[in-house]
Amino acid sequence: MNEHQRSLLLESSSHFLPPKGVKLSYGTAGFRADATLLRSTVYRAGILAALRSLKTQSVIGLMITASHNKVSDNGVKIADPNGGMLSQHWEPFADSLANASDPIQLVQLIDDFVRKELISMDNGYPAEILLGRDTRPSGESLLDAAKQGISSIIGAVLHDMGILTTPQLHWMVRARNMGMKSTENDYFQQVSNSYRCLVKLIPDASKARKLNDNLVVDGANGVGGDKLEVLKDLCGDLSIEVRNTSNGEGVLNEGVGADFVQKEKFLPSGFGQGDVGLRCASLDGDADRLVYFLVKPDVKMIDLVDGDKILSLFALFIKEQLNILKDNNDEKTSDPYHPRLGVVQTAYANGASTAYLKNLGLDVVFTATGVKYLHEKASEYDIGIYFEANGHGTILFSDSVLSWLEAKNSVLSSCSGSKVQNAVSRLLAVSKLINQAVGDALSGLLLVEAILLHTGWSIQNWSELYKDLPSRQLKVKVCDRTAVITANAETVVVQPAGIQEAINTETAAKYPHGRCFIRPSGTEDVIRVYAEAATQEEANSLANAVAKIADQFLGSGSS
Ligand code: 16G
Ligand code: MG
Repeated sequence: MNEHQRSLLLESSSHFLPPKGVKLSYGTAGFRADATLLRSTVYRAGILAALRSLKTQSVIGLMITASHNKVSDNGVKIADPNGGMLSQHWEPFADSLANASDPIQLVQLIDDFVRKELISMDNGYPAEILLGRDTRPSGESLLDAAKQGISSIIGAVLHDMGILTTPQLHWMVRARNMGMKSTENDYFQQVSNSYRCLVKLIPDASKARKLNDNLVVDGANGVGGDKLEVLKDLCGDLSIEVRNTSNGEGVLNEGVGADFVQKEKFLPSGFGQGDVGLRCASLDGDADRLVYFLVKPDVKMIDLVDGDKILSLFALFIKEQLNILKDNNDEKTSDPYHPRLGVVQTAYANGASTAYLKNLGLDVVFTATGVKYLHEKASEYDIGIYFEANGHGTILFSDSVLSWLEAKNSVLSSCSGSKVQNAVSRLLAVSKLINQAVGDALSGLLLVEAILLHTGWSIQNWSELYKDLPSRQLKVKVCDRTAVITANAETVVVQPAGIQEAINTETAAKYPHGRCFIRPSGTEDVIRVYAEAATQEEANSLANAVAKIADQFLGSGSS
């Protein structure tokens, strides 16, 4: 690092001293905390993004959001060149950067890291960063901090893309680095064109349309509803009513949104008896999660159609298209290529969904919680579908399967309208509709809508694919959650010794069909408990019993 760069960093960072006594960690999905604590962290994330851009010689994204957290929180995360999460290998550097106590220490850290990572700071490639933020009021001042961080690296160029959903920013970064069109309008065009293409390919679209009434969407009082208003108008004959946009009276994520609906199984604000029987969906605060639900006639409860059911719907559809290609292949050609279709879940996936997917003959694998793990695993397949029960997920298409489909497409173009040609076109349209960088509530919602039209299913038909096992989630506050180390995709506790045996004994003794695990949260200072059993009462009581075990072994942190 030359002297000019060093003094620029020293001067600029002196305006962003970290708050005293706060330790921040990059966590599962970037830094998150009360927004008033974050200016120095976001400034430093700006520096990190610029260094990452220099290292990869690619465009990097920086998103200011705290997703489904309360409106007074905020956060920041980095999108890597492929539009995915920041390489895990850089997370420890992110942590030390955020926690450096003064400008001298900060510059020393940067200097050491730049040397270790062999980052050339003047090789002619300027750092280039795309910036986005959600609708949080604190976003504007934090955006300014990010800009100052980026600008403290000589030559760095930044593009403020304005208020966006998190998946839009990830999409733009990926598109930019692939040399494709990458504005917000390009996103809307690509997604809406692919949706319309899928609808055109429905054998009897007008009949299907009649079966499907309006969709009502809860936008969590955030950015997702606002963007959906724009997108739906580009989708042609699609009837969506958007409630809880950011322009209304409601507070972001307060009693609304996908996280609330999925965890509480409760009606979001703005929905009521008038919505009984309608197909409803809910987005989270930055629109990277999607769940559907049905309002029940009696109380304020809902029938939840969660990420596992979205996954099942997608898996069925993709499998159907692949089967069409396979059948044709066996009869007429000797194409040696058989795409590997895989499904990725976490321990939170309802056991009934896993059984259903395995019954379909699908390859189902598990990873730890957090998009970075699921995404990585799904990318090992030709077509990898991943979803968390909370509604975050997407479908990844490998380069090889895309080339195969493109090649088939051009060979088949003479038999336009044939079954096989349509299946190829559908798969290609799905690959363009569904976000290849990260789970995206808006594109996921359009794919659900297209598949429901294709199958002619109501939300009731979809919901009845299988019946969820009753489940219960609890949080336990403990002294040190990092003392809990898990293995086997978080299904087994290996440390502290003895906890897993106690959980096993409790489960085996009283809950013959029970399943329970604990894991340290990556976003809150708690241990999470998940229990599943034959009845709701049993699931509740198993969760409570295991929460007690956790408390006994780990000590209460509520002193
Ligand atoms: C974050 C993760 C989500 C995960 C959740 C778990 C991303 C983009 N988001 O929201 O995938 O399900 O954390 O939270 O990775 P927890 O660790 O507090 O249970
Ligand atoms: Mg989110």
